[in-house]
Amino acid sequence: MKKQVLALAIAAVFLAACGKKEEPAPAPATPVAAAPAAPAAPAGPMLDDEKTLNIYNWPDYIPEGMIAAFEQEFGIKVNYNTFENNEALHAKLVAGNSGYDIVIPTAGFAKKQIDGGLYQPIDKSKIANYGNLDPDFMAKIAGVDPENKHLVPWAWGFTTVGINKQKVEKALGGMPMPENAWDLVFKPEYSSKLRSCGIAYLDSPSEILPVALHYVGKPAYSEDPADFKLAGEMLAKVRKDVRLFSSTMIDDIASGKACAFVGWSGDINIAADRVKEMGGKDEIVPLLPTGGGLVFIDTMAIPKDAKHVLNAHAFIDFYLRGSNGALMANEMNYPTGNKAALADIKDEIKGNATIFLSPEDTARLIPTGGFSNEIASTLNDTYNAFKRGK
Ligand code: SPD
Repeated sequence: MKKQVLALAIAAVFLAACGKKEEPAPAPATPVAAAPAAPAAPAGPMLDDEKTLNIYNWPDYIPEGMIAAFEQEFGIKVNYNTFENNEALHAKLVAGNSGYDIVIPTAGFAKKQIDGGLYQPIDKSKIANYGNLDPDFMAKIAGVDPENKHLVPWAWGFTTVGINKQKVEKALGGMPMPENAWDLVFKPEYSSKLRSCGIAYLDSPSEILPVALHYVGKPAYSEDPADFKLAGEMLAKVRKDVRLFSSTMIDDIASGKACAFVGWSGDINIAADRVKEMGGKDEIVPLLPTGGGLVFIDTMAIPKDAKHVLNAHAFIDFYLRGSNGALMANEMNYPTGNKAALADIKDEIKGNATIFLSPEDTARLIPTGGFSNEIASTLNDTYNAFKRGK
């Protein structure tokens, strides 16, 4: 907190100095009385007149109490809504006038939104805590957002296969676990056995096709329709074994609707914690990506037509405090790329190899990327045909 106050004070002094440099007082034509002393630099960040902030994020993706803490400190009322996948967010942004001031796209998906002018640049001079971000991590995001102009990291994780260990072992009936975890959900030899306890997939083309393409040996973000045909053929073979397409994966896992699932690392860990809290005996585990886990980096962005841009910057700065990055890791099981958070992250979280990956597992990750608008219809058609079982 002291650090934060210090950082804000330094920023305030810096901004005041910049202001003086940029707007020198013109020399008076006639002698005038001494000017009154300059008003003291404001204690906090600049805010919009209307004390409102509209945020659009994924479900189960913010520590409890974080919004209330921001509202109380800044006197801003936050309207917080959620979307289920990048496609839903994209449709909202493309339609325009979304009413949101901060949205949380996945970096790879945001590329076409940046290219399409849907976001405004971030004013880094208004974010005193920007320096908390790990430069190596920012360099990764710069691959889709050159110079990190529009995207500020929220959290990252990987899409992988998760299992209910006891149920899967039972359903496999002595058959050893595959070396490549994706076999459980993509290879009929395994999926046909897991059908009885239930297989769940995330419900979105941009979640399933990259891992399916990777599984059939093609680039996860291929732009070649022939690759989609191959992935579609592979998916068709396991369609009958997929019990549900889920937009509420944490609940679906925790309530036992599925024993093997394509899900997000942190959410699978949240479901595991929930089962333990409820006194359940089964172990829920995200499997380490031996056959490649798909990295995602979710980011904050300000839509071009946002009405509360100053409030949005104040929230981004607040979120980038080390203490808030630590809360995201400790409570939501997602690291954030905030190096100032590391000191406050619990040892059990730092020691969880599915949250902070070993160098070997990191090397196996499938890098972040995105599909172009040109391949969008092939992507959607392949997914919809699979889902319909056609
Ligand atoms: N609990 C919500 C987690 C959000 C994950 N976003 C994943 C995007 C992957 N494409």
